[in-house]
Amino acid sequence: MSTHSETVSSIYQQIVDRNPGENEFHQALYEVLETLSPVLEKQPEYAKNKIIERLCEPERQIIFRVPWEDDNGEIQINRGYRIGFNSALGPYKGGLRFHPSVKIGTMKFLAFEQTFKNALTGLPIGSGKGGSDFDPKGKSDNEVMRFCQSFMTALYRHLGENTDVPAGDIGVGSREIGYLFGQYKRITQRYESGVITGKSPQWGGTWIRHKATGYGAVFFCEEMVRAVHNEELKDKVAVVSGSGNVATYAMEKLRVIGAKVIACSDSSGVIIDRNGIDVDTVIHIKEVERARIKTYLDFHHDAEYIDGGNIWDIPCDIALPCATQNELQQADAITLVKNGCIAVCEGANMPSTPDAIKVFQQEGIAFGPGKAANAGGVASSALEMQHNATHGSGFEYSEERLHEIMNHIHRDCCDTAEEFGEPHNYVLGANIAGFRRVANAMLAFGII
Ligand code: NDP
Ligand code: 2IT
Repeated sequence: MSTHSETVSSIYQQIVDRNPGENEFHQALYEVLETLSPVLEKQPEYAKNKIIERLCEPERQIIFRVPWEDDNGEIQINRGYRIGFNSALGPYKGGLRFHPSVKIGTMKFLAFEQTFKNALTGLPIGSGKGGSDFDPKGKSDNEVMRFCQSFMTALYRHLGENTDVPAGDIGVGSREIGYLFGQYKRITQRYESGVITGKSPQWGGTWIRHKATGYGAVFFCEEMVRAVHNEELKDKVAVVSGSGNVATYAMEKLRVIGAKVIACSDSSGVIIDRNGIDVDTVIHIKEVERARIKTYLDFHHDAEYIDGGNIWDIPCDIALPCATQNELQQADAITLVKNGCIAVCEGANMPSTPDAIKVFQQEGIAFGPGKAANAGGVASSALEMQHNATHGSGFEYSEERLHEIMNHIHRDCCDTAEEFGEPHNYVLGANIAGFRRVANAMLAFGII
């Protein structure tokens, strides 16, 4: 073991001891730290200035009570979080997740990942994440509104267009963003559009924001498959896990470029449609009916539904995990390889477990890690912030701009992987390229 890998192991152990029980945070840390030794060797100023130790400690962590009244007049209590992880490159930036599984370790893993992702975009955004263990499923619009108002009443004092700028994530879409912004505006008496992103285009949003993560993941995947296999996505068979915001628009873009998406899912089961998943039906089910993906059968009688099924068992050329963390495990990776899959590109955050990633790397599968592949969403958020700062004048944000940003991120990861002697290792490339950008800014600021 080199001195630098010993340094990294000991830093990892110290952080684990300081943050007991936060398994997802430990996992995200491990995946990044295990790739950083070569850059510490090459640029000793990072170790000397304890950049890694500083970068792994969030700048601030806010935890708050969120009381609200349900439709039966019962008082409910949830817990809210907002982590400001790193502001070396700009205001804290990252989404809000409303899901019953949310814990402090979930928030920290997501905010930590966001640090590298946001740096990779090359745009002036720091990193953050927030959310609550509130479950929007089965709640009425009024309940969701009351919850959002209470959440924002506790959080607003910590936000600001130059301080901390939330957006959506699992369970937080345009409905929730509307309620959150409305309450912020009401309490502060400021129409501060740039305080939240993912807004509707009618009041300060950009039309492409809700499509950007999914589209961006497909643009990244397209470049990666060209670079690693010298192949095109056209005519490839794809499966996409999830059926939410990211999955839906990944499917839409795959269809447009001529790939055939035959399956998607939710946490209850898998839909297989050999004619190609009809994205408009998925949008209708998820955004209008707010129903389960099983309902797809009501619209497409030829489709098949597997209750509790595993989407990774379905043979495909391309797999896009777009649902949630740790949804693709080692056994799934082995199945995908056995079935001839050539590329896995992460639309979700940390959907593949470390042992699944090792399988992909050993078997020569092109693997795009989420912090690079799903950066299109936050990149378009940063452009929305710029748009808001101009008060809506003279700014045009197009799909071409998103495409350019994703190609640039892809190139950055490739070049960095090559520089460190590991061509096509996108995990190493993304981690080191993102790390260097944040680390260099931190060095410039002195000991803060
Ligand atoms: P949504 O809430 O819109 O959709 C989440 C989807 O994933 C739903 O279909 C949900 O199904 C499904 N899902 C959740 N858990 C599981 C599971 N265990 N197995 C199968 N399906 C599951 O969220 P998003 O699409 O916004 O987010 C998806 C992922 O993408 C997350 O990892 C998020 O952090 C990441 N991401 C999101 C960005 C954004 O801009 N929204 C940007 C970058 C990354 P069900 O309804 O049953 O829960
Ligand atoms: O994980 C993510 O990058 C997001 N949920 C989007 C964050 C944002 O601020 O747009």
